[in-house]
Amino acid sequence: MFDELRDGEFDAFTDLLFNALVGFAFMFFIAFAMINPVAETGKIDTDVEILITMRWPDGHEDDVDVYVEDPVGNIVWYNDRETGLMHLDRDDRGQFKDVLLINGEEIENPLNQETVSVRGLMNGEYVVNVVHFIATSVDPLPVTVKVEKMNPSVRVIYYGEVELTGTGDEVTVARFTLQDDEIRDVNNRQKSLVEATRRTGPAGPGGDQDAATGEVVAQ
Ligand SMILES: [Ca+2]
Ligand SMILES: [Ca+2]
Repeated sequence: MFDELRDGEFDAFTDLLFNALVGFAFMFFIAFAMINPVAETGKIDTDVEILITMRWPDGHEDDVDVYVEDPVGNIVWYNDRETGLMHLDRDDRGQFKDVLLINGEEIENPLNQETVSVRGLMNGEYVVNVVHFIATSVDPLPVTVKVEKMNPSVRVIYYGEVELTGTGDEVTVARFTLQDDEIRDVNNRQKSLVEATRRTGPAGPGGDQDAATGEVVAQ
């Protein structure tokens, strides 16, 4: 009987040991499963397919605008910030209204940047323009533009700097043609998107817009 008891205790001990081992293996599996996604660097989980980032020098007071046309003629710009599958984050107007609220204090945000995200791809040509909306000095203004295709991994389609030379100056920075997953014919043949928006604009046919500001004029 004593031996039976001892055997029983021994069984209970091995059960405990086995359970602990299973527990450890399970925790190890969970830990490994949690670590694994982090280990896959270089991939970005996002539904943005193309990201266009335009920047000009921090703290500069000039107002620059980005315009992007998609293959079917939609044009995203500050007066039409959501069109087709494209979205403009905001109209950065240089230093105007560029303040951050930190602990109740207004701090000037030096960043000058506009970003367009494209959330679905279409075959055909995309056009990226920058426009010098307000120049505050006679000096040329360097503007940097980066166009990236995001999935399945980040590919830079275009990265470069252009100079804008005064109010109203418009430059086609990059044009590229998307054919399925291929990027073709990256060039900068000039094409005015300002003209196209003032012609059709969000007001539609017959709608008038102020030629200088692009604002829709009430009829
Ligand atoms: Ca702007
Ligand atoms: Ca700004």
